[in-house]
Amino acid sequence: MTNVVQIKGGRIVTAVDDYVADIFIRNGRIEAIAASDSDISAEWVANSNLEVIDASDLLVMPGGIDVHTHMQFDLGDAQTVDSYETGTRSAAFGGTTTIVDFALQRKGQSPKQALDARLALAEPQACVDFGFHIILTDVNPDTLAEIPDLIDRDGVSSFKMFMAYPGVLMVSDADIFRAMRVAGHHGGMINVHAENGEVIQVLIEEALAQGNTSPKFHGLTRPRIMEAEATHRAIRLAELAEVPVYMVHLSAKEALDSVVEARDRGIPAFAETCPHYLFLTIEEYDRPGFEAAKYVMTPPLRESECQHALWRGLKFDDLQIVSTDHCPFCFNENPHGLNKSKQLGLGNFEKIPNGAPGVEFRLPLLFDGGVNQHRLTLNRFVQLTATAPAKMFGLFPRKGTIAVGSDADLVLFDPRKPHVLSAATHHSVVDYSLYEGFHVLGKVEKVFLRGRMIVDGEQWLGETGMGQYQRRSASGRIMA
Ligand code: DUC
Ligand code: ZN
Ligand code: ZN
Repeated sequence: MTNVVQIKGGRIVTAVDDYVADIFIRNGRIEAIAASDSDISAEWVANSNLEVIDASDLLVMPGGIDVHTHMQFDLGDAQTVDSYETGTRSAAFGGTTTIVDFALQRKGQSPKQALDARLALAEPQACVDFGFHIILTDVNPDTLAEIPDLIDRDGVSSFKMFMAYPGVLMVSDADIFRAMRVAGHHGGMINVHAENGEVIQVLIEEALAQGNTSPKFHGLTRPRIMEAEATHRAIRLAELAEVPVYMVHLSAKEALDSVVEARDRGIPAFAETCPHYLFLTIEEYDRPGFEAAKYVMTPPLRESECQHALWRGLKFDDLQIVSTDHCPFCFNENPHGLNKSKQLGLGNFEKIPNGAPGVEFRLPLLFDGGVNQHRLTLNRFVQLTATAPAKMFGLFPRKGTIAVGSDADLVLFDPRKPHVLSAATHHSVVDYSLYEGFHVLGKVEKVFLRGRMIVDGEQWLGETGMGQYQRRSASGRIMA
């Protein structure tokens, strides 16, 4: 007799469906979906070791897919504080069952070496399924020659490139164009960090020379129109290369305008935004003392008019995905050390590690601020958090939907349960939350990864290392 899980009587919501039925899971996959009183139920009960999970009054949605996280990631002198183990467990408690994290190619290193090193680190630790984008920093003929195999053999079909951080991560327009052509013509896609790094560097140096060293100046030296300028430039490069392009962590209204303009002309330009740009504004940088350092991420928080534009963009598909850019550094030096802490930038905002945590709160925040506030339909919520990420980055239909044959990655979500977001109860090891004290309605109750219940309320039932590496197919191709 085989083991079968029956998720009974839940309201199944995908990007397009909304109905009450039972889901039958065998060998980690969805084997059948049937009305609760159908004959098939009786047949399965008779022929299997059946575990029945009552999902009545709960939403049953595809496991979340967060395509922008940085676990155990070196950013200059700093390292993010979540390991693959703690970061992916935190993701699971937030209803995310797959992440796409980053492998950073260092100067002199090949992208494949960068990927292998990350795989060796992540594989024994991952608590949810995972893939990688590779960050390209050293574009030379050997790097370019590796890209087709990385896509076809290793399942890495997306590559991040930086237009910011000159002398560190920034690459030239010429290198972006070269990589776009090679990747794009082999089913890959370039993800762009779009800010004009050189101009921003002038502003940073001016601010520091005038003694303006506090975190507030992080925001003031990274203007919206310099994000817009780079967004436009990246899209034009992709247009010339005739390949799709994806803008990461889009924050500024003016950058969104560039994406909309290109999409209106039929250019395959895509973009994500992140919860912090939807729920927080530039006013956080007015917090007293060094407290504002908690909000130092790149791009910085923007004015409320950008928030309105972003919500509108999510509704009308100008923006396709919400991901977290989970890049956690502690506020305090202890107990994890100075190099995992915002305190590195005490006295000089340029040295504050850029990044903020959030992998656990994407679903409850977007559900509450989006669905409960009538900015998004429930189907659109699923599209933004699971289906579109899966389609954009080559994981669909294995992931990102509830269908016969798909992995049984499921979130059972109570839409009526209130709770308070807090660092005291989240599962990341980072010592603060951007959303401390936010009251939200809607809570992740149970999470299944390939048919195994890994989260049940506050209980962790999964295993370290159970997350599997996902070889992805083409990126940026299917978006309907
Ligand atoms: N970009 C990211 O995507 N994450 C952290 C820092 C950055 O600049
Ligand atoms: Zn970035
Ligand atoms: Zn990032």
